[in-house]
Amino acid sequence: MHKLGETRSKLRQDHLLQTPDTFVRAALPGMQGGVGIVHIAPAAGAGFAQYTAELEAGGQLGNITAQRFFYVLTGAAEIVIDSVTYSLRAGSFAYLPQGQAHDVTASEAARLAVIEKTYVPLEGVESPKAFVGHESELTAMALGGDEDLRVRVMIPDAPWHDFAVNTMTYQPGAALSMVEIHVMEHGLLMLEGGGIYRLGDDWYPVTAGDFIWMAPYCPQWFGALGKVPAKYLIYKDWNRHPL
Ligand code: UGY
Ligand code: MN
Repeated sequence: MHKLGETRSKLRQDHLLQTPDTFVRAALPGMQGGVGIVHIAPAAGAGFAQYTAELEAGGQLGNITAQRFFYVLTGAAEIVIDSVTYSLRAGSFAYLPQGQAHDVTASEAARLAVIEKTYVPLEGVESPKAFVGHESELTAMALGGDEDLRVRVMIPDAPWHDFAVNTMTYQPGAALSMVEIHVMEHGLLMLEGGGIYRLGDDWYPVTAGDFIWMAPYCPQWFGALGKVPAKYLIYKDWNRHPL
């Protein structure tokens, strides 16, 4: 399809749909034995950066001064934080506060969903600390009482955190109960299944592998289609005053 100059990807003022046929791979500073697909960055108006890191066995993510969160999509990796080594597999995640030294090395070929954001401190509130976890340890909460729409919260909802990352799983036919319009922006990676995403005044068929950015106030709604659940990883800025 792309050979004829066609794609499902779309860039609008308040949203981006980026489908895998338009992904561009490039080396990122500090990364060794791997490449990054930068999905969204301040260059497009976002307040954070999100990319997929594709690492060969032995590849390294490198360090960064901003906060970092990553989720292992496929493969396996190790992270060393303060001389302690943690093994990571698909579904594992890690949060590193701003300035926290760490080493991430792929133990086999691995793909990581990486989110980075400059920290916004809150007066009188302590700084966040590093942690590592796995999605299977988290409770899948029903959103607004809908048993068919489950949310897993990977970053605790505490005032010292200025962003949230959740997974949301929709049974076939489940949908958001409303069109949301909110001040927070989103970075979203479709992990499984698919459906229809409303962004602004457009409705898009979306499927596993697609990335979406929603600017603040971008009207948004999703309904899952097909015979398997739809699941996505979603970032939002959180816990800070809008002024
Ligand atoms: O957390 C959220 O704002 C989420 N419900 N938004 C979304 O799924 N587009
Ligand atoms: Mn939302």
